[in-house]
Amino acid sequence: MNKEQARQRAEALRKTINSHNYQYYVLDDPTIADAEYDSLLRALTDIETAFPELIISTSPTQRVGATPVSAFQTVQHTTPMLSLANAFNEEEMRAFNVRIKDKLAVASMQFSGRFSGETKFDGLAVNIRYENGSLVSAATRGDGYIGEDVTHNVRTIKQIPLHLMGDNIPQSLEVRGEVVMSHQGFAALNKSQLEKKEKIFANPRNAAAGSLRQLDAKITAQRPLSFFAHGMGNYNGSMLLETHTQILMQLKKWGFPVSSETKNLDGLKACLDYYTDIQNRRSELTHDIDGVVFKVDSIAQQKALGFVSRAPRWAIAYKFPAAEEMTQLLDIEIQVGRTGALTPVARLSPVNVAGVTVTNATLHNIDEIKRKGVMIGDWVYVRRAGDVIPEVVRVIKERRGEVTAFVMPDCCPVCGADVVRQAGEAVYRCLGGISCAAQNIQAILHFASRKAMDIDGLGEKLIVQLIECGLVKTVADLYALSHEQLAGLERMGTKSAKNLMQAMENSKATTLARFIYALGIRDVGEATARALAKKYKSLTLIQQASTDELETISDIGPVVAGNIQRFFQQTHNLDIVQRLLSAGIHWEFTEHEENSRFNGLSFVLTGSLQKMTRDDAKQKLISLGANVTGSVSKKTNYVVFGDNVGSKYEKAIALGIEIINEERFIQMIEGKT
Ligand code: I6G
Repeated sequence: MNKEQARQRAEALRKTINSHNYQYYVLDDPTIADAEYDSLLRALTDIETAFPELIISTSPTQRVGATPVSAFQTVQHTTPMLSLANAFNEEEMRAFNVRIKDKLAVASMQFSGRFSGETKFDGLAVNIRYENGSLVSAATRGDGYIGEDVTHNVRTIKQIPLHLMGDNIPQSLEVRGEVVMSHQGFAALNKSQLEKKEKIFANPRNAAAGSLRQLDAKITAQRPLSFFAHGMGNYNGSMLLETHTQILMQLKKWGFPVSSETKNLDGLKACLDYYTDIQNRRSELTHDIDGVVFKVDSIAQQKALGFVSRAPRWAIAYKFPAAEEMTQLLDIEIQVGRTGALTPVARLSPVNVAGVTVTNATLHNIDEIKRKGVMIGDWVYVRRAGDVIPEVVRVIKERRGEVTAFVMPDCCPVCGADVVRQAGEAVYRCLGGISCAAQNIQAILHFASRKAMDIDGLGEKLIVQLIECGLVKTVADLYALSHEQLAGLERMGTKSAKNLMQAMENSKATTLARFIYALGIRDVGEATARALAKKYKSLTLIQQASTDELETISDIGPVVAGNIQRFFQQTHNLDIVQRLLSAGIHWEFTEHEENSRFNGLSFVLTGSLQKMTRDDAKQKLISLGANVTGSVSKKTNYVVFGDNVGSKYEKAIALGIEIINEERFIQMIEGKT
């Protein structure tokens, strides 16, 4: 075989293999025997071995990359991956329907009432990019604007075409959907993990996420991942796709699996019936779902409806109620938080709630315990919804046997200090301050957190280790740690120690606002810390401020002012602050911070910006002295808008507030206008 013959044969084999892949993995309907398929793949591998120059990245032989990556790169989505608004009951569905009708009427359109209904898979959202039909990149949703590059892993999922099938291949295309694991795949994976004495996954979603986020694609390739496409991001092609149904049909033609439960629905009643039908059959489905999604079918109407906040107005996820299970409450223990708040936590007989084994659930506070009538030994219903902490919903009084009442301790179970409940507060607090080990761990964790001193790599386990071996008592001891001390800790290598030392060094250059926030003064959150820094510009002046003066700041009332003053009256706090400053923590006021034309200006950001994330834009504005708020009012000076703006944009126009696009905004912050 000469090279040209080899090229033609390889091309033909790829087409055949791809179409068998589609039959097998997408349609679940293989038309050839496994041995026959293997021999086709072997024939292609032989040609590619003989003529390596003929290998192309979209060849079915190239699903697994050779070398693992060392870390995930971040990727900025060209079109943001938005989230969906939720409905939890019929009333909210009705309101969604009315909103659509009203909004379309404003645009002089009449809503046809046609929706597309789909199941909402519980998996990991990804965006897969194709150029001239070839898969070029794939990224996780991340925060909707920036995700992680998982191209090497997504390529191993056999349901996802490496090259689009069929005709009308667009110049560029982004396919959006969910990477999931079936119940069957999940059971098989956990069985094999158990045999290999490796990590068992709590539910199919965790298994799918853990499998996709592997640095070594060879591991992903062994995991039973599947994919369901539910829409498109950017599309640059010749075909005019006028409805969501047409989009899904076209995605199918290009080789993507789409939920087999997808249906056209006319009117609200059809949507509600669809929800009930799917809910009744939920346990029979091959994959976990947490609700159904309804989308206005007409793309023209979708465009007219636009977006509000970070979600399309034309779609909604109608969620199934949170899963509830029955179990026995074995004990009630107390957890002590950073500010000394005592939270009662129920220790439960392990129970599986919607795929996750629950052993603890929050009881919030003593009033909740009384209101629900919870006693130790009771049988209770436990609820879990998404990532929310499980909670005890109610007691099954009919099953009550021998029980004991819970009594709030009058001293802290961790440090023994007095516990008090201040008037008007639901919580009891330990008065131990940072001499209480529990509060101390949380205080150090808060000090190191991203929005405070941002010490990357200093997590709870390490803090506990540092405290237990006597290296750290307060946050002031952190900066006295040496490389040798860190490297000598269990599970800490030289490299991690070096990275942590560097992270601590980097954290020393900070801002006054971050530093105040990091100190963890009760009720002084990020915004209050910023307001203090802006007004006083000096730590000494804040320390000296009277409560009356402090109260002149708009979000500081007598309670917070008292907390600030008391904090700086305590000698051990002053000592910690002094040691931190002596260790080299510093901040600077630039000219524009003190004398900026942004000082006192109020900004609102809306829509998705292309050159920076909204959070970056917000931080920049704050560093320049501006206020950034979430809603438009008469006091707003500027509304910065990006793509897919929502009601804030409309409100700004209505109130006559100056609106500026991203380009002008960048010129402004760069001082060019
Ligand atoms: O997160 C999602 C899951 C399923 C979606 C979605 C979906 O359709 C079945 N559709 C859209 C438009 C968005 N998120 C933004």
